Amino acid sequence: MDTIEPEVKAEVREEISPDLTGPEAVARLNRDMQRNSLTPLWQIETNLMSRQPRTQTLPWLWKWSTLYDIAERAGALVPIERGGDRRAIALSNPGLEGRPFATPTLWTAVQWLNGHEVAPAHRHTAQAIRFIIEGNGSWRTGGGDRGFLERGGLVLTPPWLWHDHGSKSDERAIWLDGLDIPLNNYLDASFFEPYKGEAQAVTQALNGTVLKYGVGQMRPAWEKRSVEYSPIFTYKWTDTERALDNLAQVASSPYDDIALEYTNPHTGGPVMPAFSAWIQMLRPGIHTQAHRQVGSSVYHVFEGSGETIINGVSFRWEKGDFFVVPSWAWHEHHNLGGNERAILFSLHDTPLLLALNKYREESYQLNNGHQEITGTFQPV
Ligand code: 1HN
Repeated sequence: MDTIEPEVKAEVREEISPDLTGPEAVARLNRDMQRNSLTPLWQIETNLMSRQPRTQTLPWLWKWSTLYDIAERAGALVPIERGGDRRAIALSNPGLEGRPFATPTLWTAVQWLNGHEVAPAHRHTAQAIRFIIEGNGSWRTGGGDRGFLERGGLVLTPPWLWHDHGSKSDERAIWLDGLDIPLNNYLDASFFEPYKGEAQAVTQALNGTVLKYGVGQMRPAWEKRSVEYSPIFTYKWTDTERALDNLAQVASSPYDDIALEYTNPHTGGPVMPAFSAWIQMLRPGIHTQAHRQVGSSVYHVFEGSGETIINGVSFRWEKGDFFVVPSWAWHEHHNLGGNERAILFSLHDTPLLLALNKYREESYQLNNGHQEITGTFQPV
C-alpha cells in the first residue's frame, strides 16, 4: 500500500519553552500550525470572506476576426483525432491564470469543422451546448437522434449522452461550445468515455426531438416528463426568432430589452442544471439600464453592433465577437448599429446560484441607470 509522506515531517509541537505567552510563543504557535497543515482564520479572514464578490475573472472581449483567423488556421493544420476529439479553441480569461476557462464556471470555445470531417463519438458528465454560427450541411447525433446544425440553432448535449458530429458538405462549419467543465472539475465529477467506433448509429427519425417536443407546449402523452434537462436537443433559429419578434410586441426588460431564456418545456427551468442559455434582441437605438448580479456570463454577438459597458468600461462589439461579464459587475447594453437590431446569445451560471440560494441582483441607481464611462477596452 502507498503511504503519503507529508512534505515536512514535523513533530506535533516544538519543545516546550518557559516563554508561554510572549511573541516567541505566538511565533512558535504559527510555525506549529504550518507544520501540521493548519491555517488560522485570524490571518486570512479578509480573503476568506470578502464583503462582496472579489472575482479574479476579468471583463474581456475576443474579436471575431481573431477567432476566425485562428480557427481557420487550426482547420488547415490540425486534424481531428482521437484524444482531442474536437477542434475547439477555448476562451481563456486572462484573469484566470492561463486556465482554459471563460469564467470560473463556464468553458466557452469556438469549434471548427471542415467539410466532410467527422468528430468521433464520446460521452462525458460535463453538460454541453453548442450554438451554431455557420453549419451548412453539418449534423450532430446525440443519443441516436440526428439533427442538422443550422445558423442560430441551439443544440444540447446533456450529461453522459453519446454524441458525434460531422459534415456532408464542402463547406466548413463553426460554432460556440459551452460546457460546465470548470465546475465539473472543481467538484471532482468528471467522467469521459470514448465510443467504440467512430460515429454512432442513427436510431431515430432525423430531427426527432424537434418533431417530438419542438413546439414546447405539448409532449407525447405516453412519455414521462424530462426533469433533469430539456428533451429538445435542437432549438431552431426560425422558432427562436419568432419568439423574439412576438415578445417585442408586448414586453421588454429595462436591463436586457427583448431577452428570452431557452427553457426545458417540461419544467420551465433552464436547459441544463448547471447553466442557462439566453437569446436577446436589442432593438435599434436601445440603451439599457445597468444592473449586476451574482454569477458569470459569456456573450456571443450573433448579429449587429454596439457596446456593453462593464464596470464603467465600454466594450465595443460587432458580429461574431465574444465577451465576458464577471460576477457582480455592473453592465448595460447599447445598440449602436443605426436601424439594425442586435442579437446576443449568452450563457449564465445563474441556475447554480439560485439552487444554492446564493443569487443576488441589484440595479444601478445613479444617473438614470447609466454608468459613467471611464475607459474603452482595447482588444488585442
Ligand atoms: C465536446 O464533446 C465538444 O461535443 C465540444 O462538440 C467541446 C470540450 C471538452 C470536452 C468535450 C463537442 C468539448 C467537448
